Amino acid sequence: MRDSLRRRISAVLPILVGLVLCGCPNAESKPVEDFHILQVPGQPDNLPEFLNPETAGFLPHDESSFTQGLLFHDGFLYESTGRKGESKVRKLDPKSGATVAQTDLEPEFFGEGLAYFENSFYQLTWVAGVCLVYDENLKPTGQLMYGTQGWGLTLDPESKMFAFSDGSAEIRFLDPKNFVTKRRVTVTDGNGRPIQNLNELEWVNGELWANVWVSDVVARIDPNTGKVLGWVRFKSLVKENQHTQEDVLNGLAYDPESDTLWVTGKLWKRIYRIEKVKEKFFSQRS
Ligand SMILES: [Ca+2]
Repeated sequence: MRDSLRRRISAVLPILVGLVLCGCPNAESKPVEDFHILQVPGQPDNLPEFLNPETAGFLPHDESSFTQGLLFHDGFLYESTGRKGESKVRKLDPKSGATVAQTDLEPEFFGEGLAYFENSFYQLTWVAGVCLVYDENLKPTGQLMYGTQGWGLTLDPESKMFAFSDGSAEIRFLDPKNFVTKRRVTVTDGNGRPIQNLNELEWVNGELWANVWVSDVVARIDPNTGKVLGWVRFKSLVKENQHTQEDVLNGLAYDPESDTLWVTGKLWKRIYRIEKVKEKFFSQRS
């Protein structure tokens, strides 16, 4: 009987393991058409929607880069990538896409959001609760602890606080020097419902923009109230670039000086450039 039971367990165990693995958000599975794509959260909520904003061109993007954070600083793009053993932080030429500098993470870290403050870069890690700090040359200079999951990070240039996402509907505002939380907002749609899975962040002309994980949606958020002001949908870019549940839209970088936004995704072969951001997205606001 015991041998029989053992055989039954042996037969069932791989199925159970398979089910667990398939439930993992990083598991490769269905083609994109089968789950493509989450509805705009909370629709219909009567908020303005910008569908497929016009791109002005693109850069080549390393298709092995599991992009988790994108940032523009002082004439260059900076990218944080994820996956244990493959994570890195890189400096990219925004004209050619070429890698100018790169630092690999220790294999225990899974890189996430990336932001810049006062001569240092700050890179979140997914579940380690550790923020890795670098100098201007991407040389590691220290670590900060935050003790939760880390997803997205960007700097509010006015308050000099970091906006921080952890996959929930909450955005925390942190002191960049010690990661102490100063305030929190819950992000809600036009019907007052919380928006979960806020991921990569970017500060754009006074608004907080956030990729909503596994969707083609970027939420434009009022950083004071957490209310979504409108949606930007990259439906055609996602359709062109996303082939599995992994290679989702996830990369926003804004340069206020040139009024340019760069957009990419995990494992995408291009980083897209959108020009005249204020005219495109802000001129219709009353
Ligand atoms: Ca960003």
